[in-house]
Amino acid sequence: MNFPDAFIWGAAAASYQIEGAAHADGKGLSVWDMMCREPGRIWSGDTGDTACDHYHRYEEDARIMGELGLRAYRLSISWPRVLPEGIGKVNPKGLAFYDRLIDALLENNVAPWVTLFHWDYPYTLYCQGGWLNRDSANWFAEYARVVVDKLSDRVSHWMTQNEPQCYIGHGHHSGEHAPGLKLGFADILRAAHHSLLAHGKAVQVIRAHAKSRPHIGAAPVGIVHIPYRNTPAHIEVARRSMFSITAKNCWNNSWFADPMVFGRYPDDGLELFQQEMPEIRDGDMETISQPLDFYGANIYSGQLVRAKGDGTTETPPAPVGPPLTTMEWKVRPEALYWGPRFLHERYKLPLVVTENGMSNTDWVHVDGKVHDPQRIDFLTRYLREYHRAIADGVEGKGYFLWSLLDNFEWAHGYKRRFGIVHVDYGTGKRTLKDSAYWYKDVIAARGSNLFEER
Ligand code: IFM
Repeated sequence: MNFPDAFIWGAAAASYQIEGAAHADGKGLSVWDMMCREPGRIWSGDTGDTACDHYHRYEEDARIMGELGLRAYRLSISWPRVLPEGIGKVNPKGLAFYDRLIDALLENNVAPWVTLFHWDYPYTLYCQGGWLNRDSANWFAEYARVVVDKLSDRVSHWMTQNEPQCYIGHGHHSGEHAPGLKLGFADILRAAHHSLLAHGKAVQVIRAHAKSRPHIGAAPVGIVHIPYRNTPAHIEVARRSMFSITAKNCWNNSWFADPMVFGRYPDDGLELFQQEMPEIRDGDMETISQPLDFYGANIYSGQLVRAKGDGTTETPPAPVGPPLTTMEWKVRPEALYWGPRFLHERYKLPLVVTENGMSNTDWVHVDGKVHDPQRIDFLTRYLREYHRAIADGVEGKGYFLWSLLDNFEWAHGYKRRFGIVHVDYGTGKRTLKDSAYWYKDVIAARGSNLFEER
């Protein structure tokens, strides 16, 4: 059993989480630079100031990717590195970094998949209202144009934004992520609407100005609902509940994805949120729903649901002592079957798993290696399920392991390690973990070794 020949085996990371060089070469401040300065916000007072120093070590990192045989690397661009004030004057040194990085990837036969926004929002624009300001959509389009003009001769895969559910939800509602706001729900919906407009405008910019044929998607996140048993009744309630909106928060799949794909907000959300709905101007939904080439799905875990006798949904009681990652996320391999399947059925777009992986307590062992058997087991189980989804008809085009390197895990600082490459944050030394060698073999075998007895 193999994955398809053209399947994209990749790994992912994001600018603020790995680059460091937070104040180098004319970079402007992001909301994360500011949040990390606030005492008590980030575990142990960690910051992204140096992170993995990828800004200076990108050549080594690109070589590692080449050695692993990665076909693609999902990176994000730091908006304030390119435009220190978010709009206006371009920072040539910032743009030159991405230019060099793209070249280094291509020299190692790794295709760059670029995400325009993975949460490091320019602080100057935040001071002008950030996502609450409707102009944010135009600011984002201006930024997209600068990046596309510079990189699209060599980049053909684009994602507009990563996980709006998080940067709006955690960033503006619960306040645990930058910019650390705890706004009312009407403001949340306004910010979300502007972020959707920004997505649509960026797609327009990429289509209009890309120098090579673009493939465009976005990378939202959401909770995958897993049927308790493989019966039509349980499957149906899982499918329905995965896309239904039942609470005033951002943790759903459809509030963000339905507008992007169908050009309308889902009815149940409209009903639940009617008191808080933002202004929607003529043409907004058309702007938001630009044609997309793929649906990027970030999937780590899932939630079991089952049908009650009356056809409604309930969450079965949690088992005692479930397998957990160090993020305390439940290990649910079937999420990589049901997530792709339900998302593909609903949105009918080719699907790419744009993030999947696990955090662990990895360190360099006395033999100088990093042994991470849990991660290998986790990935084996998840990839088998993804393969099953593809065998059952899901157009699964690729898989990006989160993450290439251990990195800055937002409010958790460096406490959580997601990489297949260990990073010593004191020296910057990279050590390939057992999972990196394992992934190299999986890629070379096109996944066939995932099914061998272990
Ligand atoms: O590290 C994050 C990433 O930035 C967004 N998706 C989830 C990952 C793990 O928490």
